[in-house]
Amino acid sequence: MAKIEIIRGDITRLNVDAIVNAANRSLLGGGGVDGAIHRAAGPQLLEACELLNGCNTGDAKITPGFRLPSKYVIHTVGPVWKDGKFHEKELLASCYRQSLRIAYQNNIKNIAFPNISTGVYGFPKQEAASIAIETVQNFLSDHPEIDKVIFCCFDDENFSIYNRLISNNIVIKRVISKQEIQIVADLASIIWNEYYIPIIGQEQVDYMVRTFQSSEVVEKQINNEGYEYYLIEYLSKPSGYISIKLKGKELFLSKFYVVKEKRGTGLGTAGLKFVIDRAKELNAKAITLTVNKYNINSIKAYNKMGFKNTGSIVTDIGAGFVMDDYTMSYEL
Ligand code: AR6
Repeated sequence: MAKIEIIRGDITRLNVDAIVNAANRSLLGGGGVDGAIHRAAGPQLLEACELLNGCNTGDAKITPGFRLPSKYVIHTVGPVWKDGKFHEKELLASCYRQSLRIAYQNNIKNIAFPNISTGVYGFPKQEAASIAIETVQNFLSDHPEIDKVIFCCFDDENFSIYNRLISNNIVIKRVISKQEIQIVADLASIIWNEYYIPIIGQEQVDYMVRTFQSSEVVEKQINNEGYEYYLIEYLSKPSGYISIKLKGKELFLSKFYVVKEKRGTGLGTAGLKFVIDRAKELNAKAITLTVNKYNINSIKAYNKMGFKNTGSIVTDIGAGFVMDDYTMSYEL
């Protein structure tokens, strides 16, 4: 499961262990998300907050969630934006860090943040989002005990900023170690089941996974057959893979898959861009591939990316199975 999620909506509706409140130093309620949280939690929340003695900017304190679906509320106080010269950035980062620290201390597994300081307090949204994402990622890499952090965006602008920043968070890396090869094999099994069972049935999928994408086969392809494998990671999570092989002046795109749940996140486009760059580096004149004739969605996707149909081919893959494919090419 992805560690970071972006959703659009009202944070008071979320059924998570904890939601974070963008409060003020009195902790006695206010407008914006603070007002919404107090209204949804009921008057007991104010009573609990009255016992906390306020809170410094950049710090955080915890109460129960009372009538909220979430078990806890972590109240943090964001900085008021002046001009960036009053430690606003550090203080905002501190809000995210201290909130997560309290979450961790209270054994909270999933937590949702609003876009702290970007309302009444006037922090520039783009900058606030970068700080929020970076701080959360850093904390998560040291605290794997936290399962999930949700950025709950209320306004469209924040929602699209977060999506843009996170979709840039794609890493494509060469598969080298045995561990990475195993990750490819595991992904292959998931993805081929997702995509191919409706097309060719379970029996043939099992055969193909075993015969073409087991860790032993992938290892052999890399070490003895000139294939390059790449993992596509989204927010540090393996979400797809690519395999290519140079054949004369053509770069053969042997495998190019993204797990279903990650489709539409820009991984396909990023993957293709990567393949094109690699093809140019290798002085290839075209990228070629074969795609199952009945895999309509992939065919459409390749066409959209600029691949042209060049013919068809039926390949005997053993055990009485055949693959009925189109061939496609992308001129460089
Ligand atoms: N769910 C999620 N996000 C929300 C909701 C909601 N129900 N309502 C608003 N937002 P703000 P600040 C978003 O002004 O800038 C309060 O009066 C909103 O679109 O609530 O940190 C406090 O008492 C914006 O992106 O908080 C303080 O005095 C984000 O929440 C002061 O405002 C933060 O906007 C704090 O200002």
